[in-house]
Formats: sequence, structure tokens, C-alpha cells
Amino acid sequence: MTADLFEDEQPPEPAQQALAPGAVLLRGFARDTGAIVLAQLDRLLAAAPLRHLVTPGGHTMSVAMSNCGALGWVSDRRGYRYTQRDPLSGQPWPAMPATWRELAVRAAAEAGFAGFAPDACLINQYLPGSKLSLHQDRDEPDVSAPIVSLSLGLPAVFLFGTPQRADRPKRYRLQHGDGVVWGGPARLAYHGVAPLADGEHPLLGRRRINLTFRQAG
Ligand code: MD3
Ligand code: FE
Repeated sequence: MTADLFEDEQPPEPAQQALAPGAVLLRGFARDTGAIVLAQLDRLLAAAPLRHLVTPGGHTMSVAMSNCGALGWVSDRRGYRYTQRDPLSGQPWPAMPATWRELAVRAAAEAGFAGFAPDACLINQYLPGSKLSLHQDRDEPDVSAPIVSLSLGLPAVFLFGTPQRADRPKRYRLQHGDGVVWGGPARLAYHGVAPLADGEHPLLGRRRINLTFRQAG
């Protein structure tokens, strides 16, 4: 064996990249399972359609949202909260597919968070121009549990700050199949998504889907 046998190879991309203490980027984590994940999406969204929620301040979000799992995140003029039922239908949110939950649990474990037990999955859909303003996720009772995100479809520029709103966020490009685990000191970091650039993705067309798995109960 000599090194020159491998001289044509690119250095392997690190499987894990620490964005900050507690924030672990799993590049391409679901690159191969993305199609399996998406196979469940249409059925879930038929039961609980995507909708543009209104913030307590009266703004309609440009991202369209739905949920699966025992709990789902909603917003209206009264505030943000988790509910057991979809307010549109009065029915329980559709169950979280086992394939989705298992993927999220494995991502958390790879990032060092054993025992992650997500009971909520927020489904975000971005069309060209959709954005998510800088915010913290703090509607979950136990912020010692991480949040796992899975990006599918068009790439997005993700803004990742610190728990201090005034700190300028860093920018990362999240692509189809990328997983990120946000725990520990990163759990209460401010974050957002820049307006989605137009494009065409082979599986999803002109959109980006982001799944965030949470322990909300
Ligand atoms: C960092 N979603 O649903 S996922 C959200 O791409 C949300 O749709 C974005 O922010 C999206 O709340 C970003 C990445 C993410 C999710 C939760 C976090 C990053 C986070 C919680 C704490 C810190
Ligand atoms: Fe968030």
C-alpha cells in the first residue's frame, strides 16, 4: 500500500462538523434516505395541510407549516404553543412515521445526545422568497433535549447566532439530506433562514422542506 494509489481521491468530507458547542452538522445524513422520508410526506400533508400561521404580532408567516406526532407547534394572535390537535380539522395530528422518528433519534445519538424521544415534528415548507426571521425555540418545556433538523429539497442559507440576539449570526448553506442537531449551549441560540433562492430540485421541485424533531411534552 502506498499513498499514491489514492492520489486521485478527494479528501472525505467530515461526517460531522461542529458549528458551535452543542450544534453538530451531519452533512448528507439523509442523502440516501431522503426519498423514503418524502414518500410519507404527501400522505401526512393530505391529513394536516400546510398553512401560513399568523404570529402574535399579526404577521402571516411566509413559511407554510404543518406537524406530525403527538404534539404540533402552532401560532395565532394568542401566542405560540403546542397542541394535541390540528386546529384546522379538530383531529389529532397525524402520527410521526417510525422511519422519521428513527432517523431523528439516530442523528441525535451520533451527535452525542442519547435517549432523544421526539414527540413533535414541525414540517416547514419554503417556496422561493420564503424566509424565517431570527428567533429562539423556547416553547418546549425541557430545553435540555436537543432539536434535530433535516433539510430536504432546495438549499437554503441558514443563519445561526448565539443566545444573545445582538450577536451577528453566521451563515451556513444547508442542502438536501443535511441533518443538524442543536443541543446543549446551542439549544437557545437565535437562528433563522434567509429568503429561499429559486431553483429546481429533482425530488421536490421549487421548494425546500425542513423537518424539526422536538421533545415538546
Ligand atoms: C438552532 N426551522 O422550525 S432548522 C424552526 O430551516 C426553525 O426551517 C428552520 O428554525 C428551518 O423553528 C431552521 C434548524 C434549527 C432548528 C431549531 C433550532 C436550528 C436551531 C433550535 C435551536 C438552535
Ligand atoms: Fe427555530
